[in-house]
Amino acid sequence: DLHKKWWKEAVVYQIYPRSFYDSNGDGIGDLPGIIEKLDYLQELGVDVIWLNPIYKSPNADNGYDISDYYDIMDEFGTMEEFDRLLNEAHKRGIKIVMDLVVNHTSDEHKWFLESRKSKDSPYRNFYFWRPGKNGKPPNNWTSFFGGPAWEYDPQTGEYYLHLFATKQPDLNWDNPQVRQEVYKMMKWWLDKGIDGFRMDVINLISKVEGLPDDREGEKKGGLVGFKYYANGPRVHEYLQEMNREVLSKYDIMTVGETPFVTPEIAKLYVEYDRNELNMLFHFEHMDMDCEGSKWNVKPWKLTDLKKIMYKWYLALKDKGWNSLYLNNHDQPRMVSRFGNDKEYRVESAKLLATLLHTWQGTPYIYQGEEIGMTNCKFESIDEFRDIETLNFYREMKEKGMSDDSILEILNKRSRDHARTPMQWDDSNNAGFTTGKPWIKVNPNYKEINVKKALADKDSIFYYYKKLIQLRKTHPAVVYGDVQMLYESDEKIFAYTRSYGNEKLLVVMNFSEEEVEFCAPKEIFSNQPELLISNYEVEDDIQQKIVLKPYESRVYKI
Ligand code: ISL
Ligand code: CA
Repeated sequence: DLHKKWWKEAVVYQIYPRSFYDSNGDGIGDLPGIIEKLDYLQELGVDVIWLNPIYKSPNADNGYDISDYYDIMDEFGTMEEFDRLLNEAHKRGIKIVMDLVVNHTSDEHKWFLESRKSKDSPYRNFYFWRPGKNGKPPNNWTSFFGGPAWEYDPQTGEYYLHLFATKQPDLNWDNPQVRQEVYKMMKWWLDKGIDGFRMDVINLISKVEGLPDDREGEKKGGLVGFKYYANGPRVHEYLQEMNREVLSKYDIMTVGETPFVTPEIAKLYVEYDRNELNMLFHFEHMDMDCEGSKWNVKPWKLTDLKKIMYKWYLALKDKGWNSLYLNNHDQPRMVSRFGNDKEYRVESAKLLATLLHTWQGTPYIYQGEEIGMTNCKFESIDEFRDIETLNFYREMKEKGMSDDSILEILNKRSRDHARTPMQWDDSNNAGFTTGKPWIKVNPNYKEINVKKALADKDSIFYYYKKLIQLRKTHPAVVYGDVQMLYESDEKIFAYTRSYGNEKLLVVMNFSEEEVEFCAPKEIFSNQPELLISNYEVEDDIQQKIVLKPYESRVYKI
C-alpha cells in the first residue's frame, strides 16, 4: 500500500526540555537529562520524540526566539551532547524531530542585528521594516502576546514587524535569500540525521503585500490583522519550494503548527499530491471551550469534539493524514481540561488516552500526560514565567482588573500549567532537579509521579504502553476507517475502526454518571474480544453495556 508510512504508525512524545529533567542541578532541564531518561521512553514504547526548541536563544519565549540556528542553548548543553542524544535515541529505535521556528528569529540573531544597523544594510530586507504613519505604527495589527505588532527602532527611525514578542521580529519570506538561508539550515540538521520537523506557525510566513490595515478586525477586537498573513498568498509556493529543495530528499516526517485552518484549508498543506507537509496541528478543538480569545472560557460539549474530529477525519480520508493531540506546551493539561482531575483523574486520563490512540491519525503525547499530570494551582502572579501570561497580566492590570480575577483566569489558561517540571518521584522538587527549579513544581508530585506509576500495574503509564502496543499489533488502529456511532450523544463517544477484515469497537463514557450503551446487532452477534479497558470488565459484551464514569473499552469484533 502506497499510503503506508512509518510516521502514520508512530506515536510521538513531546519533550519540553526546560522542564523534563535537570542533570546538573542548575534548575533547568537539559540534553544530558533527556539522555538519562531515554530508557524510560523506550519502556513506554514511543517511536518519535519531538523536542521543543533547543537552539541558542536569549529565552524571551523559552527558545522560540532563536539567536543561532546552528548552536545549542547554553542552559541545555552542547552540540556534542545533542549528537550523543541523537545517537542514543536512534540506538533505541527512537527518532528525533526538531522544532523549526522560522516565521521569526530573536532580535539578537546576527541577521537582525545587521538589519537594524542602517536602512541600506544587506540584511534590511530579511525583516519587515516600515516607516511610521503620523507618529504611529505602519498598520493596526496586534501581536499574539498583546500590544501592537510593531516596534519602533530609534536607530533608523523605522518600525519592525513582530507577530509575537518584541524580541521575535518576523522574517521576510518574500526575500529569496531568507528562504535559501532557512533551507540551508534545515539541510544541515537533516544531514546530521534528525528525523523531521515540527514547524512553528508555518502558515503565517506569507504576508499580504502592502501589509494593509485590518479595519474589520479592529472593530471585532481580539487579534487584529491575521487575515492578512494566516494562510497568506504565497505560503504554498514557499512550502512546495521547501519540499522540492529540502524535504523530498530525506525520509522524514513533517508537521506544521497552523492556527486559523479549517479542513478545507488544511487539505492544501497535507494532501499527498501537493508535496508540502505530512500533517498539521489545527486548533479547532482547542477553541471549543473559549469565545473571542483563549482567556474567555466557556464549557465545552462532547458533541462539538465529536463533530470536529469526524469532520477532520472525513476531509483528509485517503488524501492526507491527521495529527492527534489534546494538550501541548501551550495548552492546559488535558485531564484538567477535558477530564476530571479530582476523583476520576486516573479513569479520565485513560479515557482520553483511548481516544487519542484509537482515532485515525498520529498521536502526540505531551510529557507527563502518560502519568496524568494536572494543571497547577498558582497562588500568586510571581509564580508565573510565561511571557504571554505576564503580558496578559500587565494588560488586565492596566484595565483595572483585580489580581484575584486575573489569577482566576490564569489558573485556567496559562501556558505555565504545561511547563511545570516533569514529576519523576516523591523526593524534593519531584526529582526534577537537585537545585532550585526555574518554575514552580506542582505540589501534587507526591501523589502523581513516574516512580509510583512504574510500580503500579494499573497505572495510566501502563495503559498508555498497552495502547501504543495495540497500534503495532492491530493495523486497524492505525489505518482503519472510522464509523461513528451515537453521533449526537452528549455522554458517549463510540465508533468502529475497520481495516481489511479486522473491525474494532471503541466505546467511551465522557460523563460522571453510569450510562447505557446499546451495541448495534452486527457487533454483539460475534464473540468480541476485549483489547483494553480502564475498569475491570466482568460482563461479556451484550446488546447492552452499562458504562461506569469515564469508562472506556476497546473490542475486537
Ligand atoms: O500559545 C498560544 C495560545 O496560548 C498560541 O496562540 C500560540 O502562540 C500559537 O499557537 C503559536 O505557538 C507557537 O509559536 C509561538 C510560541 O510562543 C509557542 O510556544 C509556539 O507553540 C511563537 O513562536
Ligand atoms: Ca540543567
